[in-house]
Amino acid sequence: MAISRKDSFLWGKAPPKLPPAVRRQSDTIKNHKSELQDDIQKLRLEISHVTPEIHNPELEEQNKNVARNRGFLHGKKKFNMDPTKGVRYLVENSLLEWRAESVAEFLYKEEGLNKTAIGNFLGERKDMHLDVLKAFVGLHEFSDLNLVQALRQFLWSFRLPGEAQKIDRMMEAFATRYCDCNPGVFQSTDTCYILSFAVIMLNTSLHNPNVKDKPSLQRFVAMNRGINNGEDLPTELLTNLYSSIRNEPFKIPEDDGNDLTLTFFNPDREGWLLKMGGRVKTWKRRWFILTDSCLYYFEYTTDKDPIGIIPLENLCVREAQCTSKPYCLELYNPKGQKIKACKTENKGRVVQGKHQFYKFSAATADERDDWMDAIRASITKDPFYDLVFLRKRKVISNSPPQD
Ligand code: 4IP
Repeated sequence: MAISRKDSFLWGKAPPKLPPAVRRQSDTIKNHKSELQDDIQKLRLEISHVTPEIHNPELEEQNKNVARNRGFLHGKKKFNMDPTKGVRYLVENSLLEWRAESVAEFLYKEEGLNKTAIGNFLGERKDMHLDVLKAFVGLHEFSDLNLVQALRQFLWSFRLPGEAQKIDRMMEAFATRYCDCNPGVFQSTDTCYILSFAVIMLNTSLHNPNVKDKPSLQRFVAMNRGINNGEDLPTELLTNLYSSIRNEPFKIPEDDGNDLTLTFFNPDREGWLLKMGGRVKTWKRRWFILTDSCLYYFEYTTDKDPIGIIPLENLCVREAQCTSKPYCLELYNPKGQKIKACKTENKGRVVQGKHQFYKFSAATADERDDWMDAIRASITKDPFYDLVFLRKRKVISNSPPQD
């Protein structure tokens, strides 16, 4: 029976000598083992530096900050696409406090926010939005600035939405803040409000090449007679405002690349719609451009000359039903008369349109609604006229009785 090395040791005998080949193999294995042990030791040493860091609160904090910044960035992107959803996301993820002051500060100071989105958020009618607007305007410092300087600052911080009621609220908030910062300049916030609109309109008239009749200083002064609660504002003040605007137009945020330096309230729109013919009721896909209270339609987006032009003056728009097409809207004359429009015939001759009404079909319900809003905004050519007119009447009627 063969005696194992263990047995021979137990029995106090010297182990038998191994053959040289087996010994060499055994030595190689031993060397390999010791190399592996060295490697393990080295790795242990390396890990010993890292392991405490894994539980390092500073590092944990750093990681949290990275995640937070990522969430914040995501929230900002969301905001730029849909401001209400963006703010909700930030609030739900504890990245923004749902307090008017905090939200206002976010809108005022945060970089990379789309200014149209800021304007839309501030223009909402809900209570919280009204509070945010108030807080936002409160972050502007207008002390010792003249009205044009203050307006430059204010109108640069967001883009005014196209809707008259929203603009009314924003300009009201602006006028209140300006008067708080500069007591004694105007007799009432209404005066400041009216003059702000006068200055904005002056800007458009002086710098929009489409406006041929440029108002002179005298006309600007005359337009603003009696607006200081029945009294005239100092001519020097009006002269300064006039020169400031004439020398440098307002700089308006241009988020969508449109040239908005020439017009403030730009509800214009363009896109494909199906249009029903006048006498022959066929549907044609046309590219529509809404600008300067006119609806132009083209065969291709790149065409320079429109097939037809529909001036929107005196027209109304409404949703319409149609058996063959979805999402219809309709332009009609509330007096029931034929719509005044012109179109180019095949041979290039310009003739009058034959439409009693214009019916269009949009691709989606949202598009139909957006077209209706844009057309409405465009039809009420100067929606601000009414707003300003009412206040003017109010302040002028406050004038002390004349002897
Ligand atoms: C035409 O139908 C087109 O629909 C015209 O649209 C339309 O002119 C014509 O209306 C209508 O008869 P057919 O092409 O089938 O003949 P478009 O000019 O966009 O091509 P409107 O006035 O809508 O431009 P009437 O009213 O000319 O018949």
